[in-house]
Amino acid sequence: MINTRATDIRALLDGRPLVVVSNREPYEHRHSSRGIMVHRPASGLAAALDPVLQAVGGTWVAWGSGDADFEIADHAGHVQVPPQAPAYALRRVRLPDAEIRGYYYGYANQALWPLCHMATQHVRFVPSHWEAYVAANRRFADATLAEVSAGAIVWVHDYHLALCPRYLRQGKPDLFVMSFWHIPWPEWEVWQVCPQRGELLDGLLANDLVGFQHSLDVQHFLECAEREPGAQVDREESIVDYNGHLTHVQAFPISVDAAALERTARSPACERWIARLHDQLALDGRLIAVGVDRLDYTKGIPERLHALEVLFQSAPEYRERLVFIQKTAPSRTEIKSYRDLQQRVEEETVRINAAYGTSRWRPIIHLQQAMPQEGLAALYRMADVCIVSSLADGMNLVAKEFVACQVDQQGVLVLSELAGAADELPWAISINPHDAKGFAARIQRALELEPEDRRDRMKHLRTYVADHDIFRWMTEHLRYARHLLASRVTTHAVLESAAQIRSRIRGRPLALLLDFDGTLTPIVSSPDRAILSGGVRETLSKLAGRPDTVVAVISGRSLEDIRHRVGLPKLIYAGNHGLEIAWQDSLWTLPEAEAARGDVAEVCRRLRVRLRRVAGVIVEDKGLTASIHFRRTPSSRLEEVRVAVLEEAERAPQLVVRGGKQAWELWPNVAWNKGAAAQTILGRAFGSEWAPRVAVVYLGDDRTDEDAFMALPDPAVTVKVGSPTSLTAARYVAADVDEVAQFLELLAA
Ligand code: GDG
Repeated sequence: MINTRATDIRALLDGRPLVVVSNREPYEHRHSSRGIMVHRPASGLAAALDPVLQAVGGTWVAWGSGDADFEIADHAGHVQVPPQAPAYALRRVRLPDAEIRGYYYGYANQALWPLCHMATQHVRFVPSHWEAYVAANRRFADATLAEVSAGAIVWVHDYHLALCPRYLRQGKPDLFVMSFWHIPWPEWEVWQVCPQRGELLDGLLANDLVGFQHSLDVQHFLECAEREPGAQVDREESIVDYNGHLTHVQAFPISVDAAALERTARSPACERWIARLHDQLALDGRLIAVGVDRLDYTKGIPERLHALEVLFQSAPEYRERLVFIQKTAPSRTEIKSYRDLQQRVEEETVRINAAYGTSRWRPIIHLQQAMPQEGLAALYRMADVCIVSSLADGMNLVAKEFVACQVDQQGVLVLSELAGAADELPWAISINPHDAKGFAARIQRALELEPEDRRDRMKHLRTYVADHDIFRWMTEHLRYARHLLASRVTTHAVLESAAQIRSRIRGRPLALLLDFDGTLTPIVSSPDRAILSGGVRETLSKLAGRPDTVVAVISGRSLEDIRHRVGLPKLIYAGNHGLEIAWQDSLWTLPEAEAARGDVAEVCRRLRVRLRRVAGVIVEDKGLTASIHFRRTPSSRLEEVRVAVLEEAERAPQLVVRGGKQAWELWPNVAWNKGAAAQTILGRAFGSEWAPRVAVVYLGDDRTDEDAFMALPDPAVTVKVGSPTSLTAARYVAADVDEVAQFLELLAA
C-alpha cells in the first residue's frame, strides 16, 4: 500500500538527508536464553518516530542501551533497522556506565524530568550529574556531526539533549537544527529553580526551530527565554532573538500512526490475543477498564487505583461486574522514586483486591510482563473504558493509541485534563486525577453512557486522530523547517570579505552607522552596565576625525544616555530609535514625537502609581518613548502589568504600545524606525542625492536594525552582528562585538 503521507514528507525533505537524534533507540539488542533478541523499548518518542523514519529513510542517532547492541552493530555503531525489513540506519552512541548514571538516571531524570512536570518534590540537582549531562550531550553531538552530510536537517529530541544543538552549531555553524521537546515546559517560577537554566536555554536557542506539544508550553518557554540575558522575545511572531540568532518556537502536537494501529487491531494476531486474555484473566463477560503506562509518577497510577476504590465503595453494583487491567512497563528502576512507585502500585493492588475481591472476582489485574503491539492493541480493543490520569504529561500517546485501536467504537476514553492530549480530544470524559470522588463518578458515567453516545464520541475521536496522525505532525514540522530554510539569506562573513568591502568603498565619502548595545558593546544583564571599550572608542574617534567620514550611533536608548555613554563630540547621535537626532551644532526631533512627549510623561506617572506594589517593574521615561521593564517581575503579575500598560496607553491616543526586550514600549503613533533615521542622517550629511555618491556601512544586532538593513539600498554594506544562520536582510555577518571591533579597525586603517 502506498502511504501518501510518507510521499508528502519525502517531497518536503526535497532530497535533504534527515538525521534524528534522541536518547532512546527504537530497537535494542539484548542477550536472552534464546540468543540475541530485538526489543522495542516502551517509549512514546520511539513509538512516534519509528514509522516516520521507516517511511522516509535517514539516520537515527541514539544511545546504544542494549547489552548486545554493539555486537550487532558495525565498528562505527551502525545497524540497519527494522531488523526484519531494513529501512533506515541506526547509529548507536556508546555511553560509559558512570555517564549513564549521571546523565540519564541523574540530570535528565532526576532534575529535568520532574522539574518540567512540576513534580518539584522529586527534583535533585547534583553537580556530578550535570557534568555527565554535559559530557553525554557532547558525545551525541560528535556522533551526529560524523553522520551529517550537506544540506542535512538535524532533528534533536527531548530533554536529554538540550545542550546538543549548541555543540552541533559550534561544529557546523550553518547546519539546520531543530529540537522537539516531548514533555511540558514549566512556568518561569518553576524553571527559575534550575541552577543550569542559562546553559540549557543557551543550548536550545542554538536551534533554528524548537517544537513543543502545546501552545502553553510555547508560552512558558518564551516567558523563560525572556528572562535570559541576550534574548529578545517577539511573542507575536513566536521568535527568540538570542545574541543575533533567531529561534522560532512553535507547537506541534505529536500523534500516532493511526492507520498502522488500526491494522494491528484488526489483525488475526490481535484477535488471538483477545481470546487468550479473556481466557487467562477469567474476564467472563465483565466490564473491562484498562490503563497502559510506563511506570512513572507523572502518570497518576495510584490516583487511578484510588478512584477505582472510591467507585467500588460508592457504586457497589460494579463489584464483580468491573475488572480493571493495569498494564505497566517498568521504567527508570535505578531511581528510588520509581522503585517506590512500583512498590506502591503493587501494594495498593494487593490491598484493594484483598478488601473488595471475592472468590470469583479480582478487581485489579496488574500485568507487568512485556507484551507485543498486538497484545496492547488487544487490550485497547477489549476495553469498555481506557483511563489516562496523568498529573502532568506532554501529550500522552496511550490516549491516541486507544482511539486508533477502537475499531468496534464501543470504548470510552477517560482522560486527565492535565495531559497535553486533553485539548485535542474533547470527546473524552475529562477528569482531574486529584479529585478522587469526581474521578470515580466520571468513570461510572463513562461505563453508563448510552451505546449511541459512546459510538458518537468514539467516531469523533477516531476521525480526529486519523486526520491528525504522526505523518501530519511530521509534515507540519518539516513544512515549517522548509519555510525557514527558504527564507535564509546567504550572508558573508564580514572579516573574510573585508578586502572586497574596502575596495568597494574606497574613494568615496563614508557614512558609518552603528547600533550600540550588542554591536559596539556586549549585551549585559542590566543596560546601565554597558560600557564602551577604550579601543573601540579610539577607533571611532579616528574614523570620525577624517574629513570625508561621518560616524553616527543610532540607539534605542535616550539621546542623553547614548551621547553620554559614547562620549565622542564629533559623532552624530540618534536616540529613541532615531526619533531624536543630535548633530554637533543642532538638535532635531520628529515633530509628531515631540507632540507626544507630554503624554509619555503623564502615562509614566500614572503607571508608576498604579504598579508601585508590583515587584520588579521599572518605568523608564526616555522622553519621547518609555520602557516598562518586567525582567524581574514574577510571571503571576505580568498580566496585571500588561493590562495596566494597555489601559493607560489607551487614555493617550497619541501613543501606541509595542513589545520590546523584556519590556513594554510606549511609542508615539508614528511610522518611524531606524531605517528612516538612517536616511534622515544621510540626507542631512550628504544632501538628498547621497545614494550613488556615498559608501554606507551599517552595523547592528537587533531586530530593530533589520528596518535599517531593508531601508539602505544596494550597494550599502549592511552587517548583522550575530549567528551566520540568522534570518536577516543584511549582506554580511560579524560573529560578535570583537569581530565588529576588528572590522572597524580595518576601516580605520
Ligand atoms: C513522552 C512524553 C509524549 C506503555 N506501556 C507499555 C508500552 N507503552 C508504550 C505506549 C506508548 C508509550 O509507551 C508511552 O507513551 P506516552 O506518550 O504515554 O508517554 P512517555 O513515554 O512518557 O512519552 C509524552 C511522548 O513522549 C511522545 O511525545 O506523549 O507526554 O512524556 O506508546 O504504548 N508498550 C509496551 N508495553 C507496555 O507495557 N509494549
